[in-house]
Amino acid sequence: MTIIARSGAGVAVLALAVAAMSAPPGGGGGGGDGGGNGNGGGNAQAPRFFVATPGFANPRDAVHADVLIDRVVYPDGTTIETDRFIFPADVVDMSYAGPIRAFRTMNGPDATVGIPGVAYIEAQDGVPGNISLQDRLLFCDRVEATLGNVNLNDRVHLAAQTSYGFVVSLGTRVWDNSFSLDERPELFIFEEQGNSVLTVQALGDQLQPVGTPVEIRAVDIRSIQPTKVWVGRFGNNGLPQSGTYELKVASIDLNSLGVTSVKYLRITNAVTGGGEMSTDFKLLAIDTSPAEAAQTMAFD
Ligand SMILES: [Ca+2]
Ligand SMILES: [Ca+2]
Ligand SMILES: [Ca+2]
Ligand SMILES: [Ca+2]
Repeated sequence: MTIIARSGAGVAVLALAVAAMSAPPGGGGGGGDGGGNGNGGGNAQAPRFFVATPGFANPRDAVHADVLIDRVVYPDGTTIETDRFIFPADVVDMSYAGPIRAFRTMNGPDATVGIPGVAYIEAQDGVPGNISLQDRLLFCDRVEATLGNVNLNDRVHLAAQTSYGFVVSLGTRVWDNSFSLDERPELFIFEEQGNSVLTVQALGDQLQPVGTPVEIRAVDIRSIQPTKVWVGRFGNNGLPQSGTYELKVASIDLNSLGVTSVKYLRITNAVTGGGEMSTDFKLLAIDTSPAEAAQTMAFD
């Protein structure tokens, strides 16, 4: 099975290892059917995500509060609980040159996991008119806090068609369970509506590029199984926008990144072929290796 197609620029376009095996085309498209994921019975090989919405019997009522990843279940039934979730533990090298009032973290005003509300890069230093070095440094901390928890309402959002980039250091090194493409992806990129672009590049210990950058595109980002997940969006004043919005996921086996393990990743919304750049995302990693503890000791 051909999973990765290399473009002339040497960039791998993620043809999605696991979900592509199973999800039919057209599973997204923004048609909220509310009646399951519309994927019929063909998705047995995609990881499943189970989400908790404490205090809300209807998950759609939690979109201004907590929408929490509870566990991930791989196709073979292996269940990964939150104690094995690996999040970005440090964020550095923040770049952004777009307009103010556009690049932000956001979370539900009623959230109890993560910092509630909206935070803009330019406002971090107390002077909201421009983006200073201090703004970028402090926004690294804010992004780290946003990406460092299980609340899917707590995301990094760009409300503009321009570029940003930063480097995340995962809490621990993540290893691939198999040196071929397999059904236990290690990286999960959640994207609101699944319509935006992102590039993920593995980095070595000196933060040098290694492996192959992967462009994640709308086609790679699929409805979450076994049931769709709904999140909120928040205006520039931090108040919730009306409605609920589907959060989708791209599941990435480390083979797609051309590495067998990774601790550092560059995330940018720049891609070679263009696309919808107002990316709104969250990142989760799982070490799928059977002997991760020994490997971590050997290599850290
Ligand atoms: Ca500022
Ligand atoms: Ca693999
Ligand atoms: Ca794997
Ligand atoms: Ca989006």
